[in-house]
Order: sequence, then structure tokens, then C-alpha cells
Amino acid sequence: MLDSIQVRSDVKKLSVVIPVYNERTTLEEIVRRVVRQDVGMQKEVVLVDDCSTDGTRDLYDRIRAEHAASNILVCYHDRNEGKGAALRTGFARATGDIIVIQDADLEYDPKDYAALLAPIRSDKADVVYGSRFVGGGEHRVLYFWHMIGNRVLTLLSNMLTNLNLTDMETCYKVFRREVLEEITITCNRFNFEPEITAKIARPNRHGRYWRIYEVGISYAGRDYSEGKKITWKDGVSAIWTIARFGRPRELLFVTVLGAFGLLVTLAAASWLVRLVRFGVF
Ligand SMILES: Nc1nc2c(ncn2[C@@H]2O[C@H](COP(=O)(O)OP(=O)(O)OP(=O)(O)O)[C@@H](O)[C@H]2O)c(=O)[nH]1
Ligand SMILES: [Mg+2]
Repeated sequence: MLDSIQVRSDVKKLSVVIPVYNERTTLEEIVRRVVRQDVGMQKEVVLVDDCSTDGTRDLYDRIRAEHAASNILVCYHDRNEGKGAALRTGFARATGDIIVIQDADLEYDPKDYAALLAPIRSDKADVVYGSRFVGGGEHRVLYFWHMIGNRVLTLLSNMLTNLNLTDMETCYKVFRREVLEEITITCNRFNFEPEITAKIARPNRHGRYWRIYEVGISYAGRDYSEGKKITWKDGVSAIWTIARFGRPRELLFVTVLGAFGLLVTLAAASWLVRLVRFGVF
């Protein structure tokens, strides 16, 4: 696939940034999968351990020894700060021309890298999101309400960024180096997802918008017994972050629309109560 596209000559190295928190059971395997994946350019792996306490920290020497021929860098946080903070550390250390975020569990498959990198390599995109909700890749069937939650957060984020993404919360986000050089993540936890999405939707320092693409990816979600950690609290925090970083004009529009919807609902309810009182029903 990569051979058939026109490749940007300035794209020579991929950095895979992996935030890691208590992933003892999956870390070695995900690093193997990442290292094994041929991306047609140099590759470095930046592991950021977010103060794991489950024995994950004992694995890094073994990982370095197993992949002695590969370019693997390990950074350590001395207290747990969250995925956003781990990525901030990882981005600062990454030296690639393209940077991809890779979770340390086995939900996202590095085999999707070729498809994710293609729009950047062919100079169509500056940012690529891997969507779990489009395309024909295989998907594990899991929680309905989590899917609804993801859709609602993506909808709210789209309303306030004027983007038409289908999966704002996806782990697979790929950036040209230049994009990340202009963006600082301030949110430490999972709310960095709406923050970074809002920031790539803004004009860059040349006054132009970044070119954003989406590609379908496979997804092997895990359940809580397998280590799933995300909770409804992360959803609430995401909504607040979407509002906080949304574009002012869209925020005003959505607020007016919401207030109007609320008024219409209240008026309809009050008419209904009157009709019931007057014995119409
Ligand atoms: N939960 C959590 N993950 C962190 C933290 N710091 C770094 N991470 C890493 O961030 C990545 C995403 O975390 P996950 O818990 O898999 O989050 P998710 O994929 O959105 O949600 P589930 O896998 O469905 O729980 C993983 O590689 C974690 O190891 C942290 O403080 N908490
Ligand atoms: Mg996960």
C-alpha cells in the first residue's frame, strides 16, 4: 500500500508514544507488535511509565534487552499524573517526523499504522484519527452504553469545533511533528482528548486550518475484568473540557439552541399539565 502512494520526502521517522499505567499483562506484547510492524521508515518507541504500581516497572529492562536492536526510550513519572500528562512527556521526547499515540493495552492494533500514516505520507493530511465507527476492520462487540457515550461526546465536540469526526475519543491519533509543536496539552487525564481535538481544529500560526483525515481501524476493546479503567466520571470531565475549549461562536450558538430547546420543552410540559387539569385526557 505504501509503495503505491507518492511519499513526502521529509517524512523519515515515526515516533510511537505509549503511555503506560499498570499494564503488566499487556505491555511486552504491545511493544513486540509495535516493533514488528514495518512502516517503511525509521521508528522509535517512547514509553512513558505513569508511576505504575502493579509490577509494570520491572518489565522495562527485559523489554530493552529483548529489543536491543530497536530504538526504545523509557521515561518515568515519579507520581501518577494521567494519560494526558504522560503524552506531554512523550511528545517532548519524541524525535520523529510523525507521532502516533499507542495505548499499552491490546485494544488497538499496530497493523493499522499503514492506513493511518498514508494520508500524511501522501501529503493530504497533517492529522489523522483512527475511527472505531467507520470502515470494515474487525471490532469486538462490547458495551452499548459506552458506544452511546462515545457518540455523544463526539457529537458535542463536533458541535463546538465544527469538525465532522466520528470518533473523537479514539486512541489512534497521528500528527505531523509541526502540529504538535504548536499545541500544548494542559489536561492531565483523559480529558486531553477533547482538548487536543479542539486545538487541532483551530487555525495554525500561518492562519490556515490543519488538514484532518479519518480512517477506519479495528478495535479489540477490553472489559473491566481485563483491566478497563475508564468510568462515567471521565465522561463528565470530557463534557466540561469540550465546553472549555470549544470555539466561542459555536459555544454561543449551542447555548442559545439549548436554551431555546429547554424553553420549548418547558412550555410543552406546562400545556400538557393544563390539558390534563381541564380533563382533556
Ligand atoms: N487509566 C489510566 N491510564 C493511563 C494513565 N496514565 C497513562 N495511562 C495509559 O493510557 C492508556 C489508555 O488508558 P486506558 O485505561 O486503556 O483507557 P481507554 O482505552 O480509553 O479505556 P479502557 O481501556 O476502555 O479503560 C493506557 O495505555 C494506559 O496505560 C492513568 O493515570 N490512568
Ligand atoms: Mg484501553
